[in-house]
Amino acid sequence: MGKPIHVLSGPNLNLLGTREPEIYGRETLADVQARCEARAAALGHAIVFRQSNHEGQLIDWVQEARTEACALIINPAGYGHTSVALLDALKTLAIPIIECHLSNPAAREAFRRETYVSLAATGLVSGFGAASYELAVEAAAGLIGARASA
Ligand code: CA2
Repeated sequence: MGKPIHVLSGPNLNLLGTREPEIYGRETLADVQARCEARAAALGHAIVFRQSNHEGQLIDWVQEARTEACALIINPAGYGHTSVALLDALKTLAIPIIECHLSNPAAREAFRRETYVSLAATGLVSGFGAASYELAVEAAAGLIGARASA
């Protein structure tokens, strides 16, 4: 097995499943992790799954992905809409970056319609609840496979 796919989740997602189920669903982040691990294993990949409420920690993990990951999936949560520093870190990666959201931010408040992360992302999956993460794993695996056979 090659390098793992790194999956990062940003602030407040540790509370997933405890509030606003009409927007974010009832599954917990542990449920989302289990979905990602199962889907990745079926596709022959390992997962490193992490969450932090701290911008600097997320940036450290993005930097780690430069050498330790074959692809990065990131749900930046609120930092997607605010963090130029996170964008700067993402722009240093040479691996595929999949931006992932549970909800569809483009259909919500105006301040959610743009994310800095999109400027560095290879692609975006949003609006499918916990399944967005699984779809992002599939997309990442597809991009890695395409690179390997190029
Ligand atoms: O839809 C997404 O995945 C978001 O990244 C979630 C962020 C929001 O700021 C983005 O605009 C879209 C919010 C994460 C809040 O985390 C939760 C905490 C408790 C219960 C549910 C979600």
